[in-house]
Amino acid sequence: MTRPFHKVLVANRGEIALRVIRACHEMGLRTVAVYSTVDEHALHVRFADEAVCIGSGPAAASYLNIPNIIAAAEISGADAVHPGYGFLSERAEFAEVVQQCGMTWVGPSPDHMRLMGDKVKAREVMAHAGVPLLPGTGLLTSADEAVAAAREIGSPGILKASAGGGGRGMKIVNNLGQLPSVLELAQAEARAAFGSGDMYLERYVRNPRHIEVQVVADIAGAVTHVLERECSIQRRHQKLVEEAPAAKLDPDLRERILAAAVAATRAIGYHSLGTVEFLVDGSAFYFMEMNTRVQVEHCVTEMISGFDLVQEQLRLAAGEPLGITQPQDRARGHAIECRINAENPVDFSPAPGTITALHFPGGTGVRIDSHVYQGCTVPPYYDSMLAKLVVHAPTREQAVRRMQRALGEFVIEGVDTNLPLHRWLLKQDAFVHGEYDTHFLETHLDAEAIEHEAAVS
Ligand code: MV4
Repeated sequence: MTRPFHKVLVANRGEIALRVIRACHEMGLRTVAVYSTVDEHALHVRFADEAVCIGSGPAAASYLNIPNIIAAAEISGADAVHPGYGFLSERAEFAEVVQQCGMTWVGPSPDHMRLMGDKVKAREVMAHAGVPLLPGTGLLTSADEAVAAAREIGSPGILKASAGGGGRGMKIVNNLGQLPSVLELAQAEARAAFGSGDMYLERYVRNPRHIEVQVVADIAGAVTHVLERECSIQRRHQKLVEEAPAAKLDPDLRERILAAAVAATRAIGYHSLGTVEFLVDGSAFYFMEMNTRVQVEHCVTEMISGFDLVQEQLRLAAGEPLGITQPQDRARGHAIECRINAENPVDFSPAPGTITALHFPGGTGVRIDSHVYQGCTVPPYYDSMLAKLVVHAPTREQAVRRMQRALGEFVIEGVDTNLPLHRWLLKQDAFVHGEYDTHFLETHLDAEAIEHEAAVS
């Protein structure tokens, strides 16, 4: 099959750069890595067919440097760009430059990226599509307006930056009196962080679960979901454990969530891979945001569906029709992913350094996506994720046992990691029984538990 592109520049580093390179090579596509000076010896540089240095260690000088990345693409003759996740993956203006330079953007249209990046507009289009939303406002234009709206919506409320997302730029408002001052502070912070102080208000849900739906859409308008994932185990808006399917979800509620995600995707005429995130509160669910990139946790969906989502993303970018059909009939078993980070196990601060000893778990139903090797250095400039440990088994109970077993085999020396946290978590009754929400770590985790785990393992 002839494709509109043959050589893909991977505008990323770490495990996701390897993930994309692997997908490309299996499809017969050539690959170009880009790297910063501190990543000279990184695996994505070695695994790609070619590699171009794009600047120094700080991300702003390299992995976020659009002119340098475009120059690397031109020099190497790349005719497509895959952004991975993070870095430039949700920057519509980057996608636009890629397209203006005559290359294929492996993602949705820049217009869809912009629309979903604007959370107020996203809420508007989802309301029109009949997707359930929390009671909330449009763009807030004054403190008086915010107070009047808050009266309607009820307390507590949550102020969110329209240009935020992923938990950034949010403030809980417990009483109306606080609202004007909190709004002013939130606007100033949002302006500094995102270049826009635009805010909106929503009713705050106290103990939500985070359930998201993988969607895929082709350019002819065919849309399907690829089941859901649960990502409620997170800390400071960083997901730590994800699973597919959701731990415990009423079958009828699950059908309604999957249908809402497909409706949302169809309503905006979306094309590519995407994720529709929902907050689940008991038997109610609400649209949160739509991510327009491949996500870290896509692997759990791959394990239960058998599909290669990155290959699908590349095929969709080439204008090919959906290759994924009837995911619900193909779904098998249960998958869990633990994100293994280089970080202080107690205060979660990043812990860069050199990995002096490394052993990956293996055996039946175990997948590791990782860019680290024994002797490699973990630079201080980027995300601290070292590896994703993913297990697959016929039932959730077996997947939990498999993850416990695999975590026990994992050895990383030279840098602190959150392995003790994962070992502790996988033994907690609430997790084992699938009874947890987004506040689980906040309320259950303490330094003593982790120190004990680190001492016994
Ligand atoms: C909320 C919420 C409660 N009520 N919105 C955080 C990430 C972003 N996608 C939305 N987030 C939240 N929005 C309302 N109206 C609670 C969260 C939230 C959360 C959501 C998903 C996963 C983890 C979370 C942790 C804290 C707060």
